Amino acid sequence: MLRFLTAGESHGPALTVVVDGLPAGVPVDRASLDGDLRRRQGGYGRGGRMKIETDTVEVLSGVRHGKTLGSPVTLVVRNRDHENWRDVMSPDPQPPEAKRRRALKHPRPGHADLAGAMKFLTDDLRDVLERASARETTARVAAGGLARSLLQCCGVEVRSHVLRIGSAAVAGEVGWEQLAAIEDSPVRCADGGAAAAMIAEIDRCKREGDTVGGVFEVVVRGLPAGLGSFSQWDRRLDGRLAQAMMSIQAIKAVALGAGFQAGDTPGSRFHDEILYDDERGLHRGSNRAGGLEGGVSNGEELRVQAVVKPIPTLLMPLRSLDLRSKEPQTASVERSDTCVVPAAGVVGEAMVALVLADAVLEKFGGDSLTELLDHLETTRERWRQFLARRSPDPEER
Ligand code: EPS
Repeated sequence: MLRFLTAGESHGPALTVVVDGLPAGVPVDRASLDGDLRRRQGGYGRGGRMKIETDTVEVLSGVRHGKTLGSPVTLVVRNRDHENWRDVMSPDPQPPEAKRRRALKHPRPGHADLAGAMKFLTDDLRDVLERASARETTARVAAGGLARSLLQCCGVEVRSHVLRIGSAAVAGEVGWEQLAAIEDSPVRCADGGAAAAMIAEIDRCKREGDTVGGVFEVVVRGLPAGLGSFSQWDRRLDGRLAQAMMSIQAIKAVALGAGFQAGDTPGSRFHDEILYDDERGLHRGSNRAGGLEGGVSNGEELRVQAVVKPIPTLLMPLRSLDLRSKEPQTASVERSDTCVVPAAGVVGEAMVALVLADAVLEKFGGDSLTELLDHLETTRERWRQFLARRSPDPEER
């Protein structure tokens, strides 16, 4: 239903995204899109590049007077740093010095460098890392802002927070309300004590020329039940969310709800009991499933966690080789970040929003937002009736 393609290199002129499949009438607030881009640029542990860039969105198509038209939306974010890379990144033939000036020959363990060099048969790693760079996530966050707007119209809110950076971690579950002021924390962590320990961990790694990873969680409120399907493997919402999260640069593991504990907890203490009382209606005793059962949303809060690896560009580099001579060399050192976990959470929000907007459109559909909301409201009314009905089981009568 909802498709998007990004294009652009890290030090090229711009990042671009084309988003296709949004209904007409979805509000587009550029200040809010820019706000998401700013959140992605922030977070304690970012490097010098973020002092150069001030990401803002230009809208080239698909939006008129603050609302989508139902046609493809094109968003562009310019790379300010491109000014310093004009010859290196020029699409036109250049004298050899331009290529040599920023050539990378010593692949970084953990980066796309070596795999990309073998894939594209190039010994200039610049050809690989320019697109493999997480700078590409700028375009995803811009697209995610459109998806977020559609979801907001449906009463669905998406937030994220950091659970761990290195050995510093939050103990226990973080509630929805605790996430309201998350941007006030430099590491986007809801627990002040853990946040201080995370900052100390980043400082230590920076001093040592090292990098550090961690875990973030995306939390979604107000999601209708019944999104996704167990009828086919590729329609399962859990699978679609996992793929979207794993596709974010530097993500090495994804869990839904308490998924990381599912392997060592007995069923009697893992599954979420189904309860009913007159005051709360149907509800669950816990939410370890993270809002998904059978690959379908069950109406509970959606919770997705992702593990971010430490950035592979190390100031104290690991052993590698020169791709041309095959002589041992330490890996190339580029300007980079010490920790991107807080920023990765913002990218996670965007990817989750895009997957959920697609699933909402799949179930409720319509060419305009009005039709979509009509269908959603009709279905919500049916659920209200279904859940309120207290008729005796016909088998037992
Ligand atoms: C990145 C390296 C750094 C990061 C960059 C991703 O860029 P540079 O090499 O220009 O210093 O800052 O991230 C971004 C530019 C961004 O917007 O997130 C890498 O190697 O992936």
